[in-house]
Amino acid sequence: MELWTNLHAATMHGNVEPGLGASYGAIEDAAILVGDGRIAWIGRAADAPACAPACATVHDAGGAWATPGLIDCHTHLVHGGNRAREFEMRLAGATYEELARAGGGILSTVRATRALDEAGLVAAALPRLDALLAEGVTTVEVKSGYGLELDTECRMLRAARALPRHRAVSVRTSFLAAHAVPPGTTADAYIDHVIADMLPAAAPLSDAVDAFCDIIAFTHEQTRRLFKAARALGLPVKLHAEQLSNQHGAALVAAFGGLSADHLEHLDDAGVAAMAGAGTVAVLLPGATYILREARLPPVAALRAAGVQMALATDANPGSSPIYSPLTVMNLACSLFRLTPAEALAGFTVHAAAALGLPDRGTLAVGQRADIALWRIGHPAELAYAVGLPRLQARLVGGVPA
Ligand code: DI6
Ligand code: FE
Repeated sequence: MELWTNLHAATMHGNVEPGLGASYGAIEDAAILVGDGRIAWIGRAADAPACAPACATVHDAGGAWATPGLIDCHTHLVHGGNRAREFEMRLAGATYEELARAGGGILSTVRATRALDEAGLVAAALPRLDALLAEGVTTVEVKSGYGLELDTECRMLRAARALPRHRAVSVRTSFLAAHAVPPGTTADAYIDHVIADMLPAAAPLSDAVDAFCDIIAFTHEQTRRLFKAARALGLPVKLHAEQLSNQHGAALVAAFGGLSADHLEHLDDAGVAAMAGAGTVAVLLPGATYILREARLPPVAALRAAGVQMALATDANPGSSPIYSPLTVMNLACSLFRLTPAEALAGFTVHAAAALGLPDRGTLAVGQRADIALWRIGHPAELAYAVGLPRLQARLVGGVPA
């Protein structure tokens, strides 16, 4: 057993009152006992199990704050190339939608991704992953979606699942073949092919099925057909919903008991109610809102009032969110979307765990995985407050310093 002492804990446990948002679940002057990769005990240091230190190796955390290891529940970390040139074009006036329609955007990353083998995809992803780990991430979701044909989609998923062989991190994969319509076919024909051929073959490599339901991608009806096939294979669903327009995607994913609806700038009241009813998590991606300079913001006050769990994620991708800093995203969520710093931390911990369907992490509580971030800060609000300051002291993955 390992006993971590001289710390304070933001447990993120037992929070979220409808209308009140999240709280830190803070325990000051705390200790955490870890055994077999799990939290065996957590509480006030004064109440630590009487056997310590005899039964445990004691580690002095130096007055750090412990939080659950951060969970980035929506990323596109695995791909070839970058889109810095498009960034310049957008600044010169082109819109994301215009670039997409002109064969740029997602399709330009598809070309660069198809050109890499699995080792090349892993090598391209590792520096991006390292940036996340340097800010306390212990679980990351990675999507396919830059192959748009079976071989490359599967290669992306295999590359994502290879990452834990190179770094101490948990990975969850989402099959996102319905990300864009590949050239030379129609959306309907492509969805037929995804359902009949690609999904069954990629299912063993996928933890969930995702899609992009919007004006430049797939319709509500096409998405519904895909979701039906995913559920028939036992895979949970999630959706890029209401990003550029309102396609009632959030209500669709809720109707399928989906894990999360992500983006949500154009979410309406009916969508909020559907998500609240189904327990579907709202994944907010302020990095994309910021990079695309979207004027429209997700309806945070309505989500909060309805008690919908709000997760946050980097959406790390080469187009709409080339952002590899969860702490910066926490700041953007507070500054742009008016989340509280406690909600922002909940967004990268307890609510992100819910968005991935992983109840064994995201809080510091007995029985949870000992995935813990230790921070050199005086108060947990500092995490969302400052941008660019290195604050991570250590990352424990399954109780082991990584
Ligand atoms: N919405 C997004 O934010 C990413 N995919 C999507 O459907 C963007 C992906 C990209 O631009 O490469
Ligand atoms: Fe995305």
